Amino acid sequence: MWDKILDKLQDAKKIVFVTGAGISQESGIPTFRGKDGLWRKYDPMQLATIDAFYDNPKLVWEWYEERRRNILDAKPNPGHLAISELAKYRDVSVLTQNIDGLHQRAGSKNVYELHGSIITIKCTVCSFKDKITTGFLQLPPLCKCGNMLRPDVVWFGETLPQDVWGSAMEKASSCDLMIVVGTSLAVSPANLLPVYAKQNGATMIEVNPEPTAVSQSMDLSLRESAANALPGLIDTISSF
Ligand code: BJW
Ligand code: ZN
Repeated sequence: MWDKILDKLQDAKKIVFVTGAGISQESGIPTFRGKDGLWRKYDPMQLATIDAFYDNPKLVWEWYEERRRNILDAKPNPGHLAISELAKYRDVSVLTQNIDGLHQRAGSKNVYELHGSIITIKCTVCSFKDKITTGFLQLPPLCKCGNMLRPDVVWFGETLPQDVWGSAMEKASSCDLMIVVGTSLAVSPANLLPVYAKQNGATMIEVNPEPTAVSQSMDLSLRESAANALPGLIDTISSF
């Protein structure tokens, strides 16, 4: 299997990673749909929609604050670090569904956060947006304009930030090699990115202990965890 794609890895100039919750699992951040996934314990319709937020903003904020504390305590793992290392040798972009900022903390520069960031807040009414630097005195926190602030993440039924999505489509449609890591690809429109890359003739690699809907169309599937598989894979690519 490897032999068939070694020459393609050697020639790959533009490399795009599509990452999901699985890449941060070994940093201690739970996935959504796996065995210990968040959506096994919590109902997404009560925590990750704008209606849920208006129904019970305190509950939603408490959930995000608990997750934010866990994320800030977490560290990038060898999977995040390997991706950042590859950028020393190739043109690398990271299209991530994660809101945890671990790619950036690992040193990656071209990171496109498709589902926003847990480290940022925005106003539900005006255009205010900022990084969260300290804890909040009250939940939900209020904007200077008097309306509620919310986590700057993309909930179900909301559109992705249009500039980020536009760049992501462009990167996916023009890459030579796409490496899909730790995502079930259950959520649209992020799950279209591998389709765009495939249409452009990109070489496709998947890193995931479990098969996904796109496994059949991959040139190589590594059935290992991200922290185990990525350092070796990236050593191979950067050795050419
Ligand atoms: C490892 C590993 C290890 C484990 N190493 N791998 C009906 C009504 C309304 C909307 C829709 C509808 N039908 C379809 C839609 C569209 C909807 C959607 O796709 N829903 C599906 C679930 C059915 N999408 C949207 O609503 C999106 N917006 C949109 O489409 O706008 C247009 C529109 C507007 C109005 C109406 C309709 C359309 C927005 C999606 C936003 C998703 N938001 C979340 C929460 C973000 C904030 C937060 O974190 O709280 O994003 S949901 C959650 O899923 C999160 C993730 O980014 C996303 C993807 O999950 P991911 O990353 O793939 O994680 P898992 O857990 O699914 O998979 C982990 C994988 O890792 C597994 O495969 C493991 O095997 C693997 N793994 N350990 C490597 N160590
Ligand atoms: Zn405001």
